[in-house]
Amino acid sequence: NGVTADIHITERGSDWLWAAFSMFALTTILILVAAYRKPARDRAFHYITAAITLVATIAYYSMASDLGFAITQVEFVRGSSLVSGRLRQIWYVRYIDWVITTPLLLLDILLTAGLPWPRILFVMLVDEVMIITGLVGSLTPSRYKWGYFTFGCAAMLYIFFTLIGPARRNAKLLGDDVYRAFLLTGVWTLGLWTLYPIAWGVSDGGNVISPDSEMVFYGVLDVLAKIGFSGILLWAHRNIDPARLGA
Ligand code: RET
Repeated sequence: NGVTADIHITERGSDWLWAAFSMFALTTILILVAAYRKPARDRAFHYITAAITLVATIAYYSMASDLGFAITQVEFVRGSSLVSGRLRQIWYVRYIDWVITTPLLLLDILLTAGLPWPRILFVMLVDEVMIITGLVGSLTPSRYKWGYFTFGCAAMLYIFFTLIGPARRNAKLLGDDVYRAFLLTGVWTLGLWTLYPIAWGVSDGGNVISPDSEMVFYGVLDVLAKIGFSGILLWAHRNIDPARLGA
C-alpha cells in the first residue's frame, strides 16, 4: 500500500537542486559586485536582495544534499476514502528560508512604496504568520493541517490588499519612476506568490505529487520569485536615489 512511498528525492531531483543552488550563489555574487560599484549610501536594496539570494543558496545546498526534512505521516486517498499512515518527507528547511526571505522581499517592495516603517514592520510580521502556519500545517498529520493552511491564506490576502491599496497609493505619490518600480515588482510578486499555496496543497498538504515534482514546482517559483525579482527590482531602481525613499 505504499506506506513508505514518497520518501527521498532521486539523483535527478538532486541535480536540479544543485543547479538551482548554483544560480542562487552566482546571483548573490553578482549583486554584491554591483553593490560595491556604487557609493556606500546607495546600496540598501542591493544588500537586502543579496541577503535573500544568500539564504536561498544555503537552503538549496541543504535540499540538494537530501538534508533539512522531517518524516511525517500524511493522509492519502485510497479508493473513495481518505486514509492515514503513509509517510512523506516534509522539507522544513524551505520554511526556514521563507521566514527570513519573504519578509525581506516585502521590505524591498514596501520601501520602494515609501510606506511608514510601523506599517512595513506589521506586514512583515503578518508574512511570518503566513510562513509559520504553513510549516506547522505541513508537520500536522491530521486534516487539522487545512486549518493552518486557511490561516496562512488569510495572512497572504492581508499582504495582497496592503500592496494593492495603501502601498500602491503611496508609491504613486512618489513619482513615475518609483511607481513603475513598485508596479513591476508588485505584480511579479502577486502573480508568483499566488502559486505557492497551490504547490503546498499538492505536496505537503494533499500529498498528491512526489518530492521530486515538489522540488521542480517550488524550485521554479523560488528562482523566479527571488532571482527574477532581484533583476527586476535592481534594474527598476537604477536611477532612483534610495535616500528619496528613506532607505
Ligand atoms: C504557504 C502555506 C500556507 C498558506 C500560504 C503559503 C504561502 C507561501 C508563500 C511563499 C512564498 C515564498 C517565496 C519564496 C521565495 O523564494 C506557506 C505555502 C499562503 C506565498 C516568495
